[in-house]
Amino acid sequence: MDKSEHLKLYQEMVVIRRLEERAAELYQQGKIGGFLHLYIGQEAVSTGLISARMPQDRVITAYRDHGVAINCGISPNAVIAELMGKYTGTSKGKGGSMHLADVSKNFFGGHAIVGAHLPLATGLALGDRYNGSDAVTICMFGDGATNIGFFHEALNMSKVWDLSVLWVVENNQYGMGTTIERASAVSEMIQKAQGYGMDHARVDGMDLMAVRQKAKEMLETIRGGSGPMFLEVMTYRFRGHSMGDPERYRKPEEVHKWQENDPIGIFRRFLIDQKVSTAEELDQQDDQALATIEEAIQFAENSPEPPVEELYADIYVSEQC
Ligand SMILES: Cc1ncc(C[n+]2csc(CCOP(=O)(O)OP(=O)(O)O)c2C)c(N)n1
Ligand SMILES: [Mg+2]
Repeated sequence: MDKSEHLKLYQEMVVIRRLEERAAELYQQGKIGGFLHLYIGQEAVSTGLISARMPQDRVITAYRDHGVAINCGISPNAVIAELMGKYTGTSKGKGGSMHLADVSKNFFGGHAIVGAHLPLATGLALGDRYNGSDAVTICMFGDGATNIGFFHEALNMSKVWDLSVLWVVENNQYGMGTTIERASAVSEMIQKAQGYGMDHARVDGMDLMAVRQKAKEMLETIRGGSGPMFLEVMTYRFRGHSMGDPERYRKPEEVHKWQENDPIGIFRRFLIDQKVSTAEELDQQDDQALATIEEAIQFAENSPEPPVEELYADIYVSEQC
């Protein structure tokens, strides 16, 4: 990567962090409705992963999707407008936090039902096989989703048909408030990939460069015709599961320990140590990210609500109804 590419990735991570911090405030002010799951602490996962994709590669994820949307090229304006239910949002203000999507950017959302998007990923990859495309589908999900039936059906079929899917589990060690040990029969998610005869790897999700490198290797192998692969990314969410989580299931000391391993701080030190950039230059990047988010909030505040006519648009209606 050249310097501008490094700075672009740094900028993306800081934009996500500022977006999430401001989203939490907007939620507390009652300007965002529904649920809000923040990606703070996990920024290096999607930033590293998605920076490794080719434009034709598809991305699909769960409800912790704001950062993934930014990495896929959706503008902060369209993300924040969507969070605030505005018509200029990426889903016309009708999807909200958990349903960000933009098919033109090969980002297929944003899914609220745990595990439900995994069979969709298998379907996307089957479609690409059928159409003779060399695209790989990158499917991201939480450790909790690996205990759901969809996970097993989707992985099994992808292997039976040797489809081009990179399954990526973001192992942040908790579901909604449950540790892995209390919910999963095995503690390492890669053990579940072994059950489907799938090649797999485990990587440090606080290290953007490590995630990117591993993802590049695996995407290349899959594109070469290997069939599906499985990547376990070790990470941690610094905030509660969603807004209003009292976090009785973990100790503040544990959170603080992980916060010392902040993925943005790690990448910042890497850029300075490698002499790619300087502290002053990165401070400017930080200021720029803050300005981008403040402008996006202004844009969203000034945007209209969806018109009433939109209520029935983009909705499936069966002929028989
Ligand atoms: C089928 C289903 N069951 C339960 C829920 C409620 N729920 C929402 S998030 C969540 C935990 C999922 O944890 P994980 O997959 O590890 O994702 P993380 O929140 O850690 O990113 C649960 C149980 C749901 N949305 N869908
Ligand atoms: Mg989890």
